[in-house]
Amino acid sequence: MSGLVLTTFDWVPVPPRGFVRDIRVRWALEEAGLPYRIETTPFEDRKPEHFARQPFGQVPWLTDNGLSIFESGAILLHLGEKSDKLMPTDKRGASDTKEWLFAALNSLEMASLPWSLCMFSGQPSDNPIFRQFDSFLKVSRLPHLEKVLAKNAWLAGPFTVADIVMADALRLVDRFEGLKDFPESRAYVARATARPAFQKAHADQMAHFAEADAARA
Ligand SMILES: N[C@@H](CCC(=O)N[C@@H](CS)C(=O)NCC(=O)O)C(=O)O
Repeated sequence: MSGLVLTTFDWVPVPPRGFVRDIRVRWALEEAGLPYRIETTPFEDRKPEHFARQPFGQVPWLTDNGLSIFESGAILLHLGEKSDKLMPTDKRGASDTKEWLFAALNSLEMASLPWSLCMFSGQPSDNPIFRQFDSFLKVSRLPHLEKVLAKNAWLAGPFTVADIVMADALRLVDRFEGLKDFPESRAYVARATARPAFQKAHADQMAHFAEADAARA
């Protein structure tokens, strides 16, 4: 298959819409101005062909002229190497982008995702496991990120793929009011999501699933 093809689910229930991880890839592609098209894989009946592309039966994956890549972080690094709008070409800038991309995934999101899942499933605030996740995120991670974001509009200097991952992870926390005591993080999410590329990516994902509803009706 020639060109860039991004695969996402054919449909998802309403709650995750706007947050399905293909948005990170759409966002990057829009920032870079790279042409791409969308293909779909069934959400409800995941076939071996799906697991052959994404071993956990998740989305997204990207195909670039026959090269198939899963994991949003790996896909963004691949795209970063294609466009200096996503990752600087100098050694320092590329290295800063990579370290912040991994920090977003492996230091911030590893704390934010369990917290968000607890919020999503309505865990009571006195649940001891929730309290542990709450402290992990709000004591061990966000206060430190606040200091970085107070000094820098974007993590690696210019806007990069690291900001796509970090802002997307924080956006989910913000959805559950988790950033109310973290003004720098909240302002960063607002700054990132005001970018035309995010707006387009978000609108396109919402339209994709709305069309899927219409097709199922
Ligand atoms: N680490 C993976 C996670 C992908 C992921 O969580 N995908 C979600 C969509 S937002 C999914 O496929 N969920 C369905 C499932 O886990 O069964 C990545 O970043 O690409």
